[in-house]
Amino acid sequence: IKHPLQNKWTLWYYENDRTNTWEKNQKEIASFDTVEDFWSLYNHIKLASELRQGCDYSLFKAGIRPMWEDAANKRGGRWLINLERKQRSNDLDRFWLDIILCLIGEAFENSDDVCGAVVNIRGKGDKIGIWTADATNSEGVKEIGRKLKDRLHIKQKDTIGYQVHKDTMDKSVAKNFYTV
Ligand code: M7G
Repeated sequence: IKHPLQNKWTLWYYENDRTNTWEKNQKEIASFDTVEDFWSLYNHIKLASELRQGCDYSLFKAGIRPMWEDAANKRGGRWLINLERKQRSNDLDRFWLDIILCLIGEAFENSDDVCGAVVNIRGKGDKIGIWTADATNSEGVKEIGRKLKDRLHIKQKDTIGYQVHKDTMDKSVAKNFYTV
């Protein structure tokens, strides 16, 4: 018998195809709800650092689309980790795996608030976002941010910011709603 996860998760892949809309370029790859099925999927796909520029992976609870518009995301926001170019070879794959393990292992006290996580592979610098459902739940959001920094061994002085999706929608660089 396999080891069940508390939630079922879906992995999505985004490839930048200009003949299609952004939403159509989001493709569901697979869903899993056991530890064993997660590792067989993970071991079978490319590392984030091996994807082409412009691609994303997203891991969301099954039933939530990796989009601001989804009912589960529309009142939420994301903790954003901006990586420097040189971190693609050191930190990117480790951060992404550690974040996946935090998600599927329900590592946060406020794990119910977590919707999913996204990694963007970009020439200007890769990004990882952890999406939560309710930007106004300040204690829950901050607990997730602090735990994230701790689990990724991000230095105390290197702050990370939480941005509300509604602000990101209006301008690509949104102000920080919280920082930890
Ligand atoms: P990005 O891929 O998050 O970051 O957003 P980037 O600027 O570093 O590439 C790029 C563009 O993708 C946005 O300006 C939107 O046009 C589109 N986009 C991104 N997201 C996360 C969404 C979304 O959730 N919904 C919709 N409709 N478009 C999005």
